[in-house]
Amino acid sequence: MSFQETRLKLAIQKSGRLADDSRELLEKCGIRFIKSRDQLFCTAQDFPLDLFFVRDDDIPAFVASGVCQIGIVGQNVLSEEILVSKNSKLKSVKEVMPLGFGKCRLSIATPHGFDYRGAESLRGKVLATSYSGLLSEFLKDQNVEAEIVDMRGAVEIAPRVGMADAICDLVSTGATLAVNGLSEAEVIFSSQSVLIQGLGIDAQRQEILDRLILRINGVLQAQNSKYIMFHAPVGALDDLCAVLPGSDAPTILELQGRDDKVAVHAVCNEGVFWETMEDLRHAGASDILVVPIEKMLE
Ligand code: PRT
Ligand code: ZN
Repeated sequence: MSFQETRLKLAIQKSGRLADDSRELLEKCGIRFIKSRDQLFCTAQDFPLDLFFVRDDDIPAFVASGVCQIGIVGQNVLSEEILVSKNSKLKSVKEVMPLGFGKCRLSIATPHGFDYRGAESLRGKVLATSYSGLLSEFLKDQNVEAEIVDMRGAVEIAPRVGMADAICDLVSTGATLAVNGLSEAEVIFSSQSVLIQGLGIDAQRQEILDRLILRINGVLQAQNSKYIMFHAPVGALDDLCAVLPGSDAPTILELQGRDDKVAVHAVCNEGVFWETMEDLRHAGASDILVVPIEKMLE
């Protein structure tokens, strides 16, 4: 009888905007795999995880069908697939946790001269989009009837070529809209990448997933946190601690041969900006050092 190790199967985007960030996240979780972009499948070396590289639109279906137990995909794709796909199993796919990358928004954008005064301005108009499901939902919520032209790509050219009065597309920097003479009129859906899970995961795989989630949480928390060190006059400690962002109990250390000053070390769970450092300096801190944290487990 041969022993077969239980492994968790994860679907990620093969190539595209989420591909590098998805791989990078796994690497930061200490999961190494053979780097090949051509393969559909690869096995992680030091963790019971197998990776499937697929198109992002197929990830929810991979997870719903049980080919993979988990996946990494944009919320926009998950929600759209659930709305438009005939595969009823998709409704059982759940978001496990947001991953913080691939942030974008699905927005209505209008050409110059279109006087947008809310969804009502779209009544009777023609809208081009690759997200007919999410757009229909939005229009239904707003009680507005409009015609939707479904396009697979290059949605932003539709108004210029006379195919549509306005568009509904993903936006991140807004540069594509600007280049095409369009203005963002209204955000209808905000999105980022998420870890998703299907129904019916067995106990052994759930255990592997729990370990993975713990590591991902550690990576995300470390990404958002900084270790900050500075010297502080003893009398200014209360003021300085009040300025430290997202830190509950800083460590206070003696400085050799000094009784007027101490060293303060703290983990800050919120952004430490130049303004924060200026505020600290203003409150009496000196020799301020801010360093990144690589890993963190609470
Ligand atoms: O081949 P495959 O099907 O896997 O990939 P794809 O071409 O369908 O998707 P891809 O790789 O372009 O995007 C994958 C996911 O990245 C999306 O589903 C979103 O969740 C996320 N994402 C984040 C974006 C953007 N930002 C984004 N800006 N996806 C697309 N865009 C496009 C947008 O459609 C528009 O054309 O970028 C342009 C706008 O960008 P800005 O910066 O000019 O505003
Ligand atoms: Zn796609």
